[in-house]
Amino acid sequence: MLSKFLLRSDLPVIAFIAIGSNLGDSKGFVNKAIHELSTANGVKLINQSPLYRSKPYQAIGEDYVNAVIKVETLLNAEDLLQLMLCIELEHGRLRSSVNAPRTLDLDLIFFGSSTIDSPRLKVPHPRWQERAFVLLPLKFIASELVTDEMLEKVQVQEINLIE
Ligand code: PH2
Ligand code: MG
Ligand code: MG
Repeated sequence: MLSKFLLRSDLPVIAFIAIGSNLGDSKGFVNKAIHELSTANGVKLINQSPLYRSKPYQAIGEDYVNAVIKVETLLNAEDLLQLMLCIELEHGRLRSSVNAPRTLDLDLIFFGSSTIDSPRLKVPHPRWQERAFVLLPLKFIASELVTDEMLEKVQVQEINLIE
């Protein structure tokens, strides 16, 4: 399945991917997604945050399990997105309505220093700074990207380390 993704010929790019699940075996889905992304052709795992449990933010359902990973990739942003969507589907992701509970959600937060604004993909993720479930795990693996002011703004959102 993963072999169909094309490799770019130029330099690898550092990307950050936020992972979330609040349906079914959320911890298992998040760990499996990290494994699948890190073993995909053209993707190398550089670092991963611990898992966090958080209350659904502007959403409904069970508590979420969230994490953020840092990868180095030879895929272009479109192909990385396609890979992420394939992995979501493999984990039984359905898109019934916006922010409905989901087995797996993979969101591209940063793709190198690229700004992308296409109908399918917006990078940096337009809402990354509003979300404690992105900022806290991201701070763990890339503290230079997350300021104290950002964290202060999301203080009211309930989120805890798992384990
Ligand atoms: N994802 C959403 C909406 N709300 N809340 C938490 N805690 N974690 C998420 O991953 C999440 C959310 C939309 O993708
Ligand atoms: Mg999302
Ligand atoms: Mg998504």
